[in-house]
Amino acid sequence: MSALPFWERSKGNILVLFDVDGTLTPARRIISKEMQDLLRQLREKVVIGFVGGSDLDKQREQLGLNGADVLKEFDYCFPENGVTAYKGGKLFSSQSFIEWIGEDKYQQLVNFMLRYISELELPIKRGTFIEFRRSMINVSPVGRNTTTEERDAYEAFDKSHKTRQVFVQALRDVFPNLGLTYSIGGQISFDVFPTGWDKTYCLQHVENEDFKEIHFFGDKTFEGGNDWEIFNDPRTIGHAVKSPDDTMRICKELFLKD
Ligand code: M1P
Repeated sequence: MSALPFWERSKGNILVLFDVDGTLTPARRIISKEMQDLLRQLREKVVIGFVGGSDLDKQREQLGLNGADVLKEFDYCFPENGVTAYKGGKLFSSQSFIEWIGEDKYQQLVNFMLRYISELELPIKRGTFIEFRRSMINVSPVGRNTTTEERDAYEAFDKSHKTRQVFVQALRDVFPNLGLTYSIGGQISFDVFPTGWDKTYCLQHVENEDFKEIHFFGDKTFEGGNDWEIFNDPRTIGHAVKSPDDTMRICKELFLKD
């Protein structure tokens, strides 16, 4: 899909950034046709981008409805919180978690996590407990190879048993000096990345691009949620949404009325 240059859009000096899960799509599910159409309409007026914790492959699955190429559907794509960054479909910045932390410290951390998980008792366990990503690691006590029903069940279990919160606290206690942030953003896991590599990381890529306003839409804008920092950042105008329907309603109201 070819897009108008920014300056030919009626509000081309406004950037609208979206979280993915719970904001553009239901958690870990595929974008609706209605949302895809709305984003295409929006893009005729404003500049749009997404910023999500997952890597680009997962965002391609979620946002690439009917074979659409996400790199062409958005002006800015910020997988892994913008630690990997694309503009106009082209990669222009990328950092690496393993280079930042170093092999020795990484192994201390990961060995502790695997020991901890091996001693956890949960209603079910599946596989892929640690996912190594370019800009972070993602840790799931139940394992990432869960079905949709299993992930819903674990999420409900975790709400009352706080397994992720307790795990994160143990990591903070054992590794107080690694400079890491732990973020419980999704249903079955938490992300671990260098402090500062939260969603605000992507703002350095756009703050000098002369946007008059940078809007951010997210569903986890509460303290401890993975949208909290960018939602509260003075460089953005934050919108807390409850669902993709809520996102559509506010976008129509703010950007498509005139
Ligand atoms: O985008 C929110 C989170 O989505 C996934 O979390 P989960 O699998 O636990 O629902 C992960 O990709 C995570 O990294 C991401 O922050």
